[in-house]
Amino acid sequence: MGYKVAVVGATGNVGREMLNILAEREFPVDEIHAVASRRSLGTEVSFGDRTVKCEDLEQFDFSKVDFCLMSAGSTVSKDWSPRIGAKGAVVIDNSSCWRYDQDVPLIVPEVNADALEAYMARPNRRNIIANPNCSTAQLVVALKPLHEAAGIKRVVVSTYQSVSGAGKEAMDELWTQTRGIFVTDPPEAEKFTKQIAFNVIPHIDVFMEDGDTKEEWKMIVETKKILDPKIKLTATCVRVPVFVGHAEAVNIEFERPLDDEAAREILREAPGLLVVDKREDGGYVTPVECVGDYATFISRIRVDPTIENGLNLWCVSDNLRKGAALNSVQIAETLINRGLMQKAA
Ligand code: 11C
Repeated sequence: MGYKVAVVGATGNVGREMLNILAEREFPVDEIHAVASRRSLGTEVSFGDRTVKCEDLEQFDFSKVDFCLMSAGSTVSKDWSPRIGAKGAVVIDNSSCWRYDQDVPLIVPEVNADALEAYMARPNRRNIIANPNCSTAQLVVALKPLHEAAGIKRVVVSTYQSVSGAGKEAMDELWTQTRGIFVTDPPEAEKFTKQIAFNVIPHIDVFMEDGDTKEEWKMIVETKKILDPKIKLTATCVRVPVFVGHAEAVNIEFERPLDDEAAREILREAPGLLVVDKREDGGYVTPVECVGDYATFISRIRVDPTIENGLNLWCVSDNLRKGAALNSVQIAETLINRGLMQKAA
């Protein structure tokens, strides 16, 4: 006997990956439902070697599912997640809507799966579990084992984020601009604020009062919530003309000494990570190589001699997978494996 699962936002970049990953990992599915807004009613999406027709969010009976994997954006989630949770389904939400709510756990299973146990034991829970921002998810998987080993004081991170993080239209804009520059006139920037083809843009999400962008703010606040509120973090988030895969250059200052050799061994043993760090031409991972993979890849591990107990590394992952769909499925798997799920009637 398996579980009844609904994927809401099933036609989006992340929704489609959720369906792919549920099938790939042979998640114990008894029933799968692809749910989307009315305009996608009847649209077919893939689930393994089957196709599934989208059902209308407004008409769907969520009392018949155990899990609802949500990737429909904050506005939809704000309205629907509490209603779905109240019907007994566990909602795993990929939007930023609930992440900062102190009554909602924000989970990366390799880092803070134990928070699920406490949450699921609460009688008055809303049945909503939040999935972090993609740039935070891969970062905290890398930081966690290093924090355990030497205590992280401060992190300085610069991101190189692919356009798929901004949705399908953003991917189309990179494609049409790139082609347009060579073949016809380049089209105007629409989804992005400046030309993204052959360019980089130091701006993701809206500006905050202090000059950080919301993407940068999310990395700070989410790292504290998932890993340790004492960690100081500063970020510069940059959009680059890559379709899928976020990369991050990470500088870490530790409480205690940790050299590059020790860090490399710790990272090799840690869950969710793959170290590729050969210190030779091509001996590191780039975004195009991580597409479709589950791992967060770590390369370029080296001591930063300009500060006491400093380390640099390069971290790359598929933002639609570990940064979104895979992490959501892993949360569902963790709930099952720890015996925390009750099945719908
Ligand atoms: C991007 N990180 O690359 C964003 C996408 O809060 O879930 C995910 C936004 C979020 O544009």
